Amino acid sequence: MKKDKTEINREKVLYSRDKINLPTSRRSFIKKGLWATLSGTIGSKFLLSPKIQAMMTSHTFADTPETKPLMAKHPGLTILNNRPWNAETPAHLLDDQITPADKLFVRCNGLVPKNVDANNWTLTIDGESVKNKKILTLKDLKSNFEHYTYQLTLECAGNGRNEFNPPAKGNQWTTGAVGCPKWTGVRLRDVLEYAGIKDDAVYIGYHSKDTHLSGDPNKDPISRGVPMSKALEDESLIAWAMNGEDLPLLNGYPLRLVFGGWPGSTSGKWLERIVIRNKVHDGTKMGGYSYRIPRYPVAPGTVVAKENMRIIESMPVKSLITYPRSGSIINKDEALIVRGHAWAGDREVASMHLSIDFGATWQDCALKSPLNRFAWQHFNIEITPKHKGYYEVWSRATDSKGVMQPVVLPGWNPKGYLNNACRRIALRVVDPKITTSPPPT
Ligand SMILES: Nc1nc2c(c(=O)[nH]1)N[C@H]1C(S)=C(S)[C@@H](COP(=O)(O)O)O[C@H]1N2
Ligand SMILES: [Mo]
Repeated sequence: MKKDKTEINREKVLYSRDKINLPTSRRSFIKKGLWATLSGTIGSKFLLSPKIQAMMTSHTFADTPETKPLMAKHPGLTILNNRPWNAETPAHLLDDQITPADKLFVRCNGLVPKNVDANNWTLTIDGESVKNKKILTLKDLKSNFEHYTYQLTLECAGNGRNEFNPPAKGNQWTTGAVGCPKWTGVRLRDVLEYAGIKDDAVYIGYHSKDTHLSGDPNKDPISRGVPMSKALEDESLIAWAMNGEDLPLLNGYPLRLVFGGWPGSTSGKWLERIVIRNKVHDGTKMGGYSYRIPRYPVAPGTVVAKENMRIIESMPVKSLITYPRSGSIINKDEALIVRGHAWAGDREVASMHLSIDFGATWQDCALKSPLNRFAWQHFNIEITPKHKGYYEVWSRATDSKGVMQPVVLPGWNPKGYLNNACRRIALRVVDPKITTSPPPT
């Protein structure tokens, strides 16, 4: 297929502006034809060789002796940082309806605890608003309380931060700081009620075993929480298992909180202590600009006073296209199934639409009900591109209150949270009947 210069330039401009993975040229398609055939399914071919994919998903620092064994348990993730450890999942690896443990993103604020001993692990329940302080072993938790399993969406509030302009400091997450495994544990509510909740309780906070980057044992890397109303929901868990197995060490082994639909930062990992508070929890990263957004919309780059910031609660409506992979080459006039997931914090996703003409028209997708509250929902739709050339597929979810994903980046905020703009992938559509020589480079 011939690609003229203007087309190539347009793609380059789009790429730098919009940061989506573009199809590579026909030339590399021909060179790497074998890889394309190897990975081709449902009429869709992908262009990158395993070697190039490996280059894209690993950095040299990923191979340090300290991180190698940890990273080996999460193959395919894109490593953003290893001190602290942060890695996201490429969209096409999130295709499973239930996210496998090794495909869940990893977000650490401090250093992963060493020598975790699950047999001697304890969880303390105390704080101003507890009636009776309790210390429970992992065994106590497992044998004295009813077990529940829910599929719960975990998304970092900073997912999508890489698109903010002016840029926001912090991990430059693209689309992969989200996942939806099944979690097993006990209800936080059952444990709080066992200890007794005083009438003045308003919030819970967590304390964990990970270490502050400074190494100072008196500092928490992070200590956040949720209001009592969220803490007491049926689906709010103290979990020890993901998809029926022990939690991976990087995801909080042996015990963590999980609050589906709320900023991932509320789901404390390596959980050692829960405090029932008579005021909004004031632990590390509860104040200032951490996990907080302006109370009113601000112009990009505005310096916002801390008192004008508020805590992020439920996450906004969002979707992710997981198949085909952005950059795929597909045939003209051939039906292609596009699929992915959509979620809406505390709400349900009511409808899901897709556009293949830059938002001019939208098609209604098939959308499944969630497995339970706070689980993501799957969508799919068949598209048949009628022309050869460059296509983008945009996905837009609408929640149960009629709130939609914005087409462009939503309100700028100092730390780059809550980017729930429509997801977009790029496709190259070719005419299989025409074979031309590659363009000159
Ligand atoms: N103890 C502890 N809990 C934590 C964190 C952390 O650094 N330490 N990171 C939080 C953040 S910001 C997110 S987004 C989620 C990520 O969970 P995951 O690493 O299992 O994907 O864990 C949260 N819980
Ligand atoms: Mo996060």
